[in-house]
Amino acid sequence: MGNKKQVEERLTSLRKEIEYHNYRYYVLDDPVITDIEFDKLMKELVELESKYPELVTGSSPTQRVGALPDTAFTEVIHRTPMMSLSNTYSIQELKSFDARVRKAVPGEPVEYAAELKIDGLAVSLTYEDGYFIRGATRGDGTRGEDVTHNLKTIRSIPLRLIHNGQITVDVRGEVFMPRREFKSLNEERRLGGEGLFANPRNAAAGSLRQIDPKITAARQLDIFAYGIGDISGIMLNTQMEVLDFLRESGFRVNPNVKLCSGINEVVDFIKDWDKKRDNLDYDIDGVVVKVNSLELQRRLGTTTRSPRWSVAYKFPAKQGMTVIKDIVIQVGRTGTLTPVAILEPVELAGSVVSRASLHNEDIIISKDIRIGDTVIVEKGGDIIPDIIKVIPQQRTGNERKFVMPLKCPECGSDVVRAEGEVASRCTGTDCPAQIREGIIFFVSRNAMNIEGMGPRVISQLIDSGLVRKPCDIYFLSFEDLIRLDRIGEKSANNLLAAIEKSKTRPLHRLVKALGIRHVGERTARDLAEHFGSLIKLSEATYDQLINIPEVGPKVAESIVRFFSDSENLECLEKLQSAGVNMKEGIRPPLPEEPSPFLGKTIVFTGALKRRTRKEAEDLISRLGGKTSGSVSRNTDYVIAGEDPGSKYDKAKAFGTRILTEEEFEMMLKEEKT
Ligand code: 1X8
Repeated sequence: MGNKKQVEERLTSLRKEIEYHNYRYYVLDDPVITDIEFDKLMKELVELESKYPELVTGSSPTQRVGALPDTAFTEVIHRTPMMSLSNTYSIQELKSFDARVRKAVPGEPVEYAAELKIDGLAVSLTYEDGYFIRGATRGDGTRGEDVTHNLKTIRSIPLRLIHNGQITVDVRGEVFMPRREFKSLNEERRLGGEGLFANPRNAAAGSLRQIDPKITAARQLDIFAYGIGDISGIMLNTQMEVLDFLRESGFRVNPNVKLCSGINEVVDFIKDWDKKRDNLDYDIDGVVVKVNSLELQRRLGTTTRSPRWSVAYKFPAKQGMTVIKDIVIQVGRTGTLTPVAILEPVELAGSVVSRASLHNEDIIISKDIRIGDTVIVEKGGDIIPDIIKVIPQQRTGNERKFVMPLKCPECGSDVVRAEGEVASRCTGTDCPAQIREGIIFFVSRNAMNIEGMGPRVISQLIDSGLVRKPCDIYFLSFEDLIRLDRIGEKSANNLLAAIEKSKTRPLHRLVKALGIRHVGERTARDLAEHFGSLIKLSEATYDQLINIPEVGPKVAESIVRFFSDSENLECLEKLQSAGVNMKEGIRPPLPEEPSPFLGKTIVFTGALKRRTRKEAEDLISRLGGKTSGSVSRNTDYVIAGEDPGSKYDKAKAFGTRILTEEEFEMMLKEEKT
């Protein structure tokens, strides 16, 4: 290609094409070409630009991870100040805001846009004639820092506005680090002995402050655009139109927005998201409420610091600071010793937290957690809170290091830690803690589901010597039970009925209930299906087991070990003589018409709206399909619910067919189930 004009044309079209595919991939999550094809385009651009360096432009996709410009981190004065929002912490305060607004614009119907409040860093992105020329942090609202070099690495920031070629505008948005990325970054830092980030927001802030944009690029930051500073060249009337404009210009806009006709609808939105927020792949710390009409916004105006037309409703904090009073040991069903931090009680997200699992010895060492330390605790999606990190500045010198005990605190047996494992284990065979936890597991809802047999009753049964193994449950008499404290005739009868009912559970429930190490729900199903009876399973050899597709060496070995234990075999005999179902129940008849799921392997990811994961899996099973926990080349379909996880990305990489929940439901309907 010799002609300069031709070269320029090719460069322009290549850049356009590459940015379009960036947009499909990073903003829409819906690429239309493969990574290989994309790389080919990028390679062509890089080569052409290196031949014609004078034709390289600042907005070329090759410049996303570029050199550090002279302007990096210099002061930027925002053309329109970046206001902060006033915060509210209760519905009552929110209603006062609504009352103030309506009083200020009497007679006007007031609609609100309710949006999620992203817990990240506010930035302003300046576009001139459609080109991204500068990006800055919020700073004090008037002056921020120039971080253009780092913002350009965020692929969901368009270097050039789509469809809106000539516009000059300041786009406001929140830069954040997805939770998944935060977890893997912290894990990497932990392994590398580097300090941990307390939360995704701090990690995002740390990443934007990097001098080397290559480091920022590796951090996978993302952005949600939610507003504009000033704009010239287009007329907009409402906040909802602002969001549409941003979306059409090529920005990622959070889809979880609601136009509310009054404050009560805003309250519904808040309540809904307070419940659902743990399922998102990014942190939110509240809901932003804005008067929808830009005309009314102008009439309401601003105070010196914040707009009168908007307010942030903040969810109760999930993180807090507290002190570790002690570290105790909990012995689990399989003998694992779990260190647990006893905390100075602290209120998080509306409940008082006084314990946190420390998981294992390695985590305590790598986070350098000591008794007496001041720490940051967080209540995440799970009920059990997590210690995020220590604040070493708060140390007095009186903190004590934790040592894993050499003897089990429950039974005095030796504690061992196997080579290559993180868990320390009690070697006792008669450890009361293991027995108790094993029985709690056996009767639990997803195992044999014996209603009314809670931890208190189980402790009583063990203490009185009536139960030592799960099978003993099936030999309890009315007289045995009513002799226990706080168990009357009625509860004794109810318990006996529940025990009786549990005898008819399907085989896979029993296999799971036995609590064989490494045999979870899915493996239990595979084993039950493969062997059809517990006796056959108990007689299986290592070689037979390893030949089952889903069973690996660790699982096979664990099963063989379980069934070579004479006490376990005795227990099986007892279960059998008690009449507990040990056979795969009558197989549901296969559907008459060929089911679209017959013989197919299906993987679920993300939250389903219409059914629980378990119900969906049972359904697939009834339709002759199989479900699996991870995506492989053998996966036929991945069904993606809300906020799908890494399985989704993997499916994309493999080119596996991905179905939305709606498509999945359609296939089921066609199936007439
Ligand atoms: C801050 C934030 C806003 C929005 C979302 N997340 C934030 N952190 C939004 O409007 N959707 S607005 C805002 C501000 O004005 N300070």
